[in-house]
Amino acid sequence: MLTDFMQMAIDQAKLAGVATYQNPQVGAVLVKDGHVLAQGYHHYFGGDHAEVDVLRQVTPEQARGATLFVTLEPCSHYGKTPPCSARIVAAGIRQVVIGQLDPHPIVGGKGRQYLLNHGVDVVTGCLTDKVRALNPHYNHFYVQQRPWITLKMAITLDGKINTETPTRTLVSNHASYIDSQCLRSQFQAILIGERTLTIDDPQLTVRLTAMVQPPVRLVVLNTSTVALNHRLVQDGQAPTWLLCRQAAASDDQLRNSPNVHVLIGNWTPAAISQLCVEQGWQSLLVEGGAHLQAEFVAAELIDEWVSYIAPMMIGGTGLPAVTGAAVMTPLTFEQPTVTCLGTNIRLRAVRKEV
Ligand code: AOF
Ligand code: ZN
Repeated sequence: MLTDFMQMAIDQAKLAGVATYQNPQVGAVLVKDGHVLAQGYHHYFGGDHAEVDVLRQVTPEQARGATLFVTLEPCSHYGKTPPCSARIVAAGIRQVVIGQLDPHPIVGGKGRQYLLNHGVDVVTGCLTDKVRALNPHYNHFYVQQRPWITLKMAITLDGKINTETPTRTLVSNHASYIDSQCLRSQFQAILIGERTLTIDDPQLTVRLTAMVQPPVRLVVLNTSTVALNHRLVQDGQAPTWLLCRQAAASDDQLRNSPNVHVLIGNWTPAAISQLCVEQGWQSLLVEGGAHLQAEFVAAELIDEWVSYIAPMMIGGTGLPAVTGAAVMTPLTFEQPTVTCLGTNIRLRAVRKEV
């Protein structure tokens, strides 16, 4: 069955985890006379593509006349590696079964066309929903031309993130911490606001796994002065972009710190999203605080919601998770998943398509 082999290719693709970074996770399976000759995948950013990974496991004789199952349309360009479609034709592959076409404009149907022009039998679309789910951020970025935006918060049962005191209150448990580290690792940019920076002094790093390309850290500030003594401008652990509303004397000093960028502008959610497009950051995790979350809700720039809910209550004067700007018509979410993390609950849902 075509779907069985495509499922194997999907399973292969997943083996790479986040190592493919801005490239998609891609898997491939080579089949001849109903037998699997080789399975492979794109291991890491800049490495061989999945098609090349399978073809190098077989002899030229084995490859000739075989069928290649690949989750993503084979590429047609010279990037960090040569085009896979030409390699497939040169290997004498008879048929290619493609899970989904590549939404990246550099390929966008050209790989499939190249194969057809060279007499390869091409089947397009196989387990497409499952294949697309391998790379939700990548697909969203190139189809919608903006990053996938997730709002994340750790809240109490009554929707608070802190007591009145201007110090950090630990709301969620260790299991939530580990889960949120894993969530972070799947994003290319993380965003916080000024109050979160000053109250929490967060590092915004992924500490549970070593990452070759850690998410960039973005902070929206009034001026860069408040950032001076904070960990994310001092630790050099990942690039830090200070998105300031006004210029200040501290800007030049901070620009001299390794890995720190200072940009002055009117940093609305739309402007931040556009910065992500320009920098090629396909996904943005908004970690707070309350005003920043509200701005993204009001701008309707939100694709997913993740709450870690702790069995605590703070009451009326506690800080709410979202406050400030609002929409007239509520935004709705679908496909909820509820996960118990010890005494905490993770609620995750995606924005309902309008
Ligand atoms: C991958 N792995 O298995 C396939 C990809 O810079 P390059 O040369 O690695 O090219 C990256 C692009 O190639 C990527 O954005 C996607 O459009 C296409 N196909 N990429 O990284 C693969 N098949
Ligand atoms: Zn390729």
